[in-house]
Amino acid sequence: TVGSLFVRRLFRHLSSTTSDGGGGGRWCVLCTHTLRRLQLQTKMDWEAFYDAHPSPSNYESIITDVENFVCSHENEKMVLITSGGTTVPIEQNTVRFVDNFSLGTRGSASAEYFLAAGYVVIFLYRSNSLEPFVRHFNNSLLDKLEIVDDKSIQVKQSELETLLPILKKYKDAKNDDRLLTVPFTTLIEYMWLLRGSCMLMDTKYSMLYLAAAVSDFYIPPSEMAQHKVQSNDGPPMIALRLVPKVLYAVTHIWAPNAYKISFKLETDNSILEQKAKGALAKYKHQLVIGNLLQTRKHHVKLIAQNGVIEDILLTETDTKKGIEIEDLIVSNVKAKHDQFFESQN
Ligand code: PAZ
Repeated sequence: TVGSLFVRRLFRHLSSTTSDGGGGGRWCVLCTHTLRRLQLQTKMDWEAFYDAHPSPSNYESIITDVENFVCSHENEKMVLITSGGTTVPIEQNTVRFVDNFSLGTRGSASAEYFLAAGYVVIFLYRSNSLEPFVRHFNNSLLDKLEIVDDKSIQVKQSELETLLPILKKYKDAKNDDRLLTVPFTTLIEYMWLLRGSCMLMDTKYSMLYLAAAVSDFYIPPSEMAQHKVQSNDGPPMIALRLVPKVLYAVTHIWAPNAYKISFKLETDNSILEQKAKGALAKYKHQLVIGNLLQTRKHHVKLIAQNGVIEDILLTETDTKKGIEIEDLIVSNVKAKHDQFFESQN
């Protein structure tokens, strides 16, 4: 325990120092992370990305919270869920940014089912996107309450049946310290928090469930306008750069021992399987969950490293019964993680 705590602290230390060339980088020779990196021989494009984009100002304190949380749940099944979209600012003093469709439904619903399945959950989510438990009341909480008198309010009797079990599960998760929520907004914040969290979760107890819709394109801060882009300067010419694919680093360097699931969203059904298989061949992780934008709420495909493809379909009857597709996804991937876990003994 002390040894793994030491390695975690070292990982975290390195992740916060490598971008500025701080003295902590000298520890590299001792570190598994760095040894793995050196095996690759060349400087990879994600490293250039982290070198060029310093960590957010609150990174240290957030990642310390993650570290303390991970350490207090040693040897328990734990899942890192990423959820929601990332923003790509187009100005340094950001008025405008490029965003995407993701509301965080998949991630927030999955978090609830993982907690119910006995997992400890780190929920790395886009600020203001859906959160576990709270998602059931977004925009509708006030309608569920009534004023009793000038000094008190209460939940309407008609709402009690739905609200009580959700509130109870939420309180249990929080009181037992089984749910840590970590918000991000920009792509760069996401990239740093993903790396820091993955490094802290490099064990077979961990599952990485990467459901966030992460931008493939960004504008380096050095190439952004400092102030609000002015329309009277004419149409802006904005050159987007490719975001490096960090899944390779996740699978080979940051968390090779964890059970790793990536998600793949497409709009063209004819390329979904091929893209998922391509990712598995390239990154060598355990599972890709493929979905189409149009049907993602009732159909996903689980594509495994051994080539097996499973469809998970939510029927109309399921929907009427209040069953969510994330319930079916989580019980499926939990069984796969159990098998993986046993095979690592
Ligand atoms: O957040 P949401 O429930 O609206 O959507 C979920 C999703 C489609 C973003 C997720 O299932 C997914 O596929 N994420 C990966 C997207 C990608 O290909 O980068």
